[in-house]
Parts: sequence; C-alpha cells; structure tokens
Amino acid sequence: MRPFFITVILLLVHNVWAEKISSPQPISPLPLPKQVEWQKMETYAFVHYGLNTFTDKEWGYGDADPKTFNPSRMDVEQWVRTFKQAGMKGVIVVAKHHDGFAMWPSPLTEYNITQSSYDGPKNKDGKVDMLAELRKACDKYGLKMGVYLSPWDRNHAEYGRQAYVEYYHQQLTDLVTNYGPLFEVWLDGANGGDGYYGGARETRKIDRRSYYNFPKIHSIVEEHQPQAIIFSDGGPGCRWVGNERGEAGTTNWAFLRKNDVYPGYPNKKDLEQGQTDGDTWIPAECDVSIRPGWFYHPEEDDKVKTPEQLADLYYKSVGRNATFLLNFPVDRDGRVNAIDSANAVAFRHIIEDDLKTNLLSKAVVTASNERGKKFSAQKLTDGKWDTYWATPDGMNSGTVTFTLSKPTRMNRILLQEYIPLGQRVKAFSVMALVEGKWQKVEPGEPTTTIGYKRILRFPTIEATAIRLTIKDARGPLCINNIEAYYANR
Ligand code: FUL
Repeated sequence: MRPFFITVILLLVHNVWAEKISSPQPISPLPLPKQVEWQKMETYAFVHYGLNTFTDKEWGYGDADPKTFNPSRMDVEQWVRTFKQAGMKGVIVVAKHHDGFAMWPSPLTEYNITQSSYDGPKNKDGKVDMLAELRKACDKYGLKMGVYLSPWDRNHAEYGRQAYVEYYHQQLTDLVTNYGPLFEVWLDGANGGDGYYGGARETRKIDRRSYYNFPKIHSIVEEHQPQAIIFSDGGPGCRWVGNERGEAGTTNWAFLRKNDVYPGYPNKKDLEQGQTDGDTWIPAECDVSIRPGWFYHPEEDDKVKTPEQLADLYYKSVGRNATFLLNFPVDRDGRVNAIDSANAVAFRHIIEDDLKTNLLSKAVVTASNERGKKFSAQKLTDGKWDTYWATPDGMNSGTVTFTLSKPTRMNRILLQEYIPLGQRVKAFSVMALVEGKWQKVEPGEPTTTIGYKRILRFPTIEATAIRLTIKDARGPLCINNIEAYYANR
C-alpha cells in the first residue's frame, strides 16, 4: 500500500497542475449564448416591401390606398431560395414600415394586407398573410426568420398619445406569438414627425427615449421569444453600426455602456467602434441595401451593388467583428429582382472562392507561451471553434508562428477570438517571412481589435512563415482560429 504522505504529495502536485491548466477567467462584458449563436450567422437578408414599392417612396405618409399594393407574381419562396443561394442564414422582413401598413392580417388595424389587391396563398384563417408565407418558406429552406416593426406609425390616429403605445405593444405581441421562432426583432430609430395620423395630417413630436416604453417592449419579446436578439441603435441584443453603408469600424468592440445609447444618439463613432469601456455586450450589425434605396424604385435598376462591391462590404462587416444585414428591395412583381439576385449569388461565390483553402491548416505552429497542452497553439488550426490557444494568467501579449513547407502565395488572414470568454485583443500585427526576411503584412487599415472574426486583406505575398504578434489585450489571450488564404482575383 502507498504511504499516506505520498498520496498527499501526489494530490498536491495534481492540484497545482490542474490550477495551471484551468481555463482563463472570463472577462466582462460577456455575450449571452444567443448572441454568440447570432454572431455565427454572419450574413442574413433584409426585405423592404409594401405600399412604398408601388408608390415609389422611401417613407410613406400613411395615407396610400391599400389597394395600391398589387403584386402581379409575388413569390415569397423565390425570395428565400435566392437568399439561401446567396449564403444568407436568415431573413428579417419589414412587417410594418413607417407608413403603418401591416403586411399581415393584423387584427388591430384595417390598414393591412387583407385590404390590398393581393390575392395570394391564404393562411389558416383563409387570409392573405405575407408573414405566414415567409414562415413556410423559411422552414422549407432552413432559414431563420426575424421581423422589423416600425415604432413610428404615420397612419395611426393616436400616434403621439398613450393609446398608440398600447396599440404598438399589442401589435408586437401579435407578431411574436403567431409566426414561430424569431431570431431577431428590429426596432427602427427613425421618427420624422409629420404624417397622416388618421386624417389629422400634422406634425407630432415624441420623446424617442421614453415614449415607446422600451422596457415593456423588451419584456414582451423576452417573454415570447427568449432566443431573439433585439436590434435598436443601442441594443440590447445588437446595435446599429452608425451608418447605412454596411461598414463597421476597423476598431470594433462588442461593448456599449448600459443605457447610454438611445434612438437618435449623436455619436456615430461609438456605434461604429463600440465603447472600449462599455459594460454590456452589444455587438454591431451592418445594415445596408443592395440598391441606393431600401424600397424598390425602377430607376435604380442600374444602381444595384455589384458582386465585388458586396464582397468588399462583407470584409468591412463580417471581417470587422460585425454581422452583415443585406437588404433586398422586393420589386413590383413581388420578387427579388433578377439583377439583385444574380449579384447576391455571385457575391457569395466570390467569398467562397476567396476563402476556399486554408493555407495554414497543415502548418507547423509554435507559440511564445502556452497555458498548457489543452490550450496549445495547435488549437488554432484544429478546425474546432470551441478549442483555443491561451496564454498563462498575467500574459496579455504573445506571438504565434506558422511555418509552411514551401513558399506560399497569400493575401488574406482570418483571425478569431474565443468570445464566450470576452473580447480581449487591443493591438496586433502580422509579419511574413518572404525570401528569408521578416516583413510586415500591410492590410492598409489599423490592426487593433479582433473579436469574433477579423479578416485582413493585403497585397499578395509569397511567404514561408506567418507570425501574429498580439501586443496588448485586456487579459490572457484566447484565440480559437487563424487561417490564411489566397484570393485569386
Ligand atoms: C431606417 C428607416 O427610416 C429606413 O426606411 C429603413 O427602414 C432603414 C433600415 O432604417 O431608419
């Protein structure tokens, strides 16, 4: 039998060792699991479609005749098929825009799709219902569904008074209880003032911070759709990126100070970059339209973003720690226009081609420091999202080197932090060994934050090794993935 003191020593050694290889402590703010799942979707579609499509407007006044909505060949399945081919993981549809027209048979207002000229498939109650059609198509093609419900309503007679706020809460409840699971609820910040308002035709001002009773709105969504991410300028689920160009800041923290940002918040830089000292995880979403307008206008048929422009936006959104919400203005036929759909599908092919073969997957990886075997630098190339390279406590910088078997052409580097433990990296750089000399890789933009995903584009080099140097971080490093690619275009 083993003497007692040996057992004690073994236990002590084991404890010390176990202590050494324990996972790094999370650093707040932290994402909710649903925010991590949402971020992994990366790209999803937006649909703006309604009376404006037929009246050629961006902001309907709220007085257009419902009969104006008159699609000739509306085909919701065609939208979803297109989005699927364009690699979109979900779709957020405008259920009601500022004009107040409900694209579903809302029992609370006459101003809805059942009063229009549309004579499409009927829902279980025998009524036309764009949301029911979308639910069916999303289920068929495996896309997630989300809704946009404009707080501003230029049709409603009570807008500006308490009765409208109650109406809005009921309308939201109707939406979140009748169309199955939603991945995102989009609360638009725009509020122009003037409108039809049941015939009053006047300007009504509200306090955007307090009028809608946002805490109540959040609790309605939480109660019925706990998995949904709530979008608004300041979250709480995700934030507006501060522009409608589809570009996140090169520095992009997934944090905001709690309750600091409100609809109409003037400091757009905070939205583009996040707030470094933020205490709440509120990552950025880049919303942008494939055309100049959000709604369809025939005169914009020659202004559809090209596949190359869309690919550029992918790098400036997903490649900068944000998601990419690409809007499709469905046309008067009731379809994603052929130009838009061709460009969106071609965009996806560009990205797939650009990021096809990870040149680092077989590289020899060595790191300046490792927390232990479980957190070795090999975890960077094992293809598993949940394993990561980590440095010991107190070590907030480090380098990792990938040595290749032969000179290899490349022009993209993809980096990922293990965000369930927080976002940490503040400054980094990438070097390449070219013809025996280490040189700096020049992506032409600052290399500060990484976050969920950062992709750098740079002029093609032929390297035999790549070295990432993380100069500063908010804690020990937790990096789960590094890849390199050669985009041949
Ligand atoms: C804005 C709205 O005013 C636009 O019409 C569009 O819906 C865009 C996505 O959000 O705030």
